[in-house]
Amino acid sequence: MSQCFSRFQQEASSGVARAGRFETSRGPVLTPAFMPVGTQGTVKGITPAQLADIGPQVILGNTYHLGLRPGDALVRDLGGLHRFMAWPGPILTDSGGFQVFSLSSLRRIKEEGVTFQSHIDGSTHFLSPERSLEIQRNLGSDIVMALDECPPGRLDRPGLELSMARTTRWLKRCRDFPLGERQGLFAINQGGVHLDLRTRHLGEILEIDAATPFQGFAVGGLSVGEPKEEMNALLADFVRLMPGDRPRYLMGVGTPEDLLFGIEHGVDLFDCVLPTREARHGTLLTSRGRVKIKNARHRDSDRPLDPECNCYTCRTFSRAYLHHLFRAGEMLASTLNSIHNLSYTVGLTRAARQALQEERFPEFARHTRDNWNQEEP
Ligand code: PRF
Ligand code: ZN
Repeated sequence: MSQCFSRFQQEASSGVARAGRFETSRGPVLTPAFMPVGTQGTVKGITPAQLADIGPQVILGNTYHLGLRPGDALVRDLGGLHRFMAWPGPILTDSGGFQVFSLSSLRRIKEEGVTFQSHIDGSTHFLSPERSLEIQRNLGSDIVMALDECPPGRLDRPGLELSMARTTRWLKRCRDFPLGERQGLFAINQGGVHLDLRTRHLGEILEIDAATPFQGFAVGGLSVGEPKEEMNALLADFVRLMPGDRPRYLMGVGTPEDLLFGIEHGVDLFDCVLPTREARHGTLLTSRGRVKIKNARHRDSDRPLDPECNCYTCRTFSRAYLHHLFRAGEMLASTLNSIHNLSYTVGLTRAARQALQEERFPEFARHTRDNWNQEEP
């Protein structure tokens, strides 16, 4: 298994922050990297050509959604997810654990797996570690996530401990499942914001890893309703304890501020719907902080959205035009806004990588934060 995957090679560092790379059969992944989310086999609002121009290292797909609709067997029969959505680069699929808990109704969790009702039509489905990996094998993603239980941020310690133990038992079953030769499996660490639980769970994961190594390690269960300071405190203590010879992936995070904080503390990979969702709602992420394009002050502005951004939107259009499209409810508003927000977010991780390689990461981080905190020009 995973003959095409290389271990993570660290290329540069600054404290625990690092730049590195690993190889998949669909090409190298250069880190730090933000991975745009393509839940339904599309990064919402943009075409693969527009996405390629933005240049993400990896994009995400979802087991939960694609397994329900159009169905993983259909995608397999049509040549796999890469061909189906015309994205030739690396794809990571999430296991469905998080989505079952956040989207579906009437969940019943047993040792064997989760029974749930589809958010689409209410039909009953079953997701087990084996079924999640079978779906991901049929989709043909490059990076496969183990099935975990993602508990709510407010769950108490005893509840978390039970949930973690189940995630560990499910991880063993995932480890035993035969994936495709080109696929690599990532394990997911849980344990809420408690350092001792996180560390204990990591120990259990590494025991399984000792027999057959995982290709990467993820931090799940954060950004699920807990206070931001608690998430950051946990990340500051925990990420550096994760093995350094494999990529570290912080799931479902986040804002530009979260990405910079994560990179500073040793995270290599991120994903989040935030850039595309905010784009559709007219909140644009820029080097000078957030711009609400609906605001009347942009009505007659001939300036580009972000003069420091080189994306198609910023190269081509004025704020006044983006303001007009948004106010008029035009589809193109979502497309142009998404192109920019993804360019900004992917570009932020790419710039951090370059700063690490050029040994000026602390200055880069300071400069980036200072600029966010300026008054919007
Ligand atoms: N588990 C999985 N996917 C996820 C999460 C998780 O805990 C999160 C939590 N932020 C986002 N996506 N499998
Ligand atoms: Zn732009």
